[in-house]
Amino acid sequence: MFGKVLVANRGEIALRVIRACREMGIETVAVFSQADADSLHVRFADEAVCIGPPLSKESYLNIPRLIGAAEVTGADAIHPGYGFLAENAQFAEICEDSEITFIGATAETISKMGNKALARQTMTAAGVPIIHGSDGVLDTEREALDFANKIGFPVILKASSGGGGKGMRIVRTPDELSRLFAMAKVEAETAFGDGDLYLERFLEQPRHIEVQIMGYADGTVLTFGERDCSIQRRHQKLIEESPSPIIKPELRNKLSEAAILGAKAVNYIGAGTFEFLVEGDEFFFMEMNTRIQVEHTVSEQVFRIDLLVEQIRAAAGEKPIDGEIRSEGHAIECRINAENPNKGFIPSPGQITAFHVPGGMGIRVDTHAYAGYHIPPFYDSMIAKLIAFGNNRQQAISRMLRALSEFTIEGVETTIPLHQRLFVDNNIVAGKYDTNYLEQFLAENSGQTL
Ligand code: MV4
Repeated sequence: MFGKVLVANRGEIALRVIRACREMGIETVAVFSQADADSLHVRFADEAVCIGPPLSKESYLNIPRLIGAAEVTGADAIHPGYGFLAENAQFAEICEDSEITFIGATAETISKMGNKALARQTMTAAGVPIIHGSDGVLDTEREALDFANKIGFPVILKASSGGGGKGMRIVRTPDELSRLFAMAKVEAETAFGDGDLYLERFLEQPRHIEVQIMGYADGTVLTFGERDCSIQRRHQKLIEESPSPIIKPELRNKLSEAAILGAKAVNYIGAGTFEFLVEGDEFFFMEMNTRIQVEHTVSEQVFRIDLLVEQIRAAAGEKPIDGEIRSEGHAIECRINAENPNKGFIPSPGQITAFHVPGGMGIRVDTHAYAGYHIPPFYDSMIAKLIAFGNNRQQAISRMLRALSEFTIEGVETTIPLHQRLFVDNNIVAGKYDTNYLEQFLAENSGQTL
């Protein structure tokens, strides 16, 4: 097992990694930007190294500084958390070359899954169902039109280097294709330095369902059920739950089997997520994420397994968990962001003047915030994850509403009032929602102040 892990991240996920390491008897090194000197991850780690100015490019994304910090502190592994360098193949490769274990996928797997057109081909070959679409990258607009005519409109153009929505265009009629193809290409080139596009049949009302997996050095792939992440706004998830209210045991088994086939096809080691779109009783592979995700917590609560500990154990080459892996009950996560939902979710950085965290039965709060903490304007606006769990979905919702009413954050605007409104919405309470639901809800309720 590792002796010392450098945590190449900030915020709640840096704390989450430090907590897992502390329980495993592993020493930790925090890195921080000049804007994060007063952060809890700096205080809770065994050692801390300042790696540069506030801007991410100069600190949390600064590869030479991170490698340097690992070398001077004698860390034998780096945990990247999520975001920042978590899915950067070059960083994984530099770690490998520096004889520091990157706690994540291999550089090769990150590259393969980071290229979405290639990931589609890899998964097809593995026997994982994908959405009907182009056979790899579209070389020309003409080719795009031919594929679209073959599979039928509407189609969706996606950036091969994308993921999370950038460079996507829905094309409803043949005459729109030329213009939207050019727009998507420019957007992809600007955002990713790669204008490659592919296309898929557009599903009008899918649910976003993802399967958590863990791969081990002996070739075992374990799965930890699914999460329903359909409540999103502009490709930012706001609420996640496990299990999904719409997935029946038969479909769950099929999703799980598909994820295992996909993971084995790339000899996957560590924590990973297979994202699927589900419509009716059909499911289709969309993307694979080669990192621990924000919403891993809901799977942890229903499986009562520490996925960070498992991820670190897997990276160290240890054996899979033995014994039964079974979920029980229901867990829901609300992302508490310092944003104003009444003003188009504009970020609301600044000092938190009062902070009271809910607790009691069935409540977990993962946060790096505290009373007096200054939320810097430079990073992600998520300041807490509120997770409620119960014997069933109804109990989890009751506990969520109770906890939301206790959660006190003053000094900045947050998404708490929106969550309070969402968990009294009949459709959400009934589990009847798709990936379009939140944006429709916000449009319909735009006149009301929360
Ligand atoms: C789709 C889709 C429907 N059909 N793909 C891809 C990235 C993820 N964040 C959303 N993605 C989608 N991919 C096919 N073939 C629907 C979405 C989607 C979506 C698309 C456009 C506008 C808003 C959306 C919200 C959620 C999901």
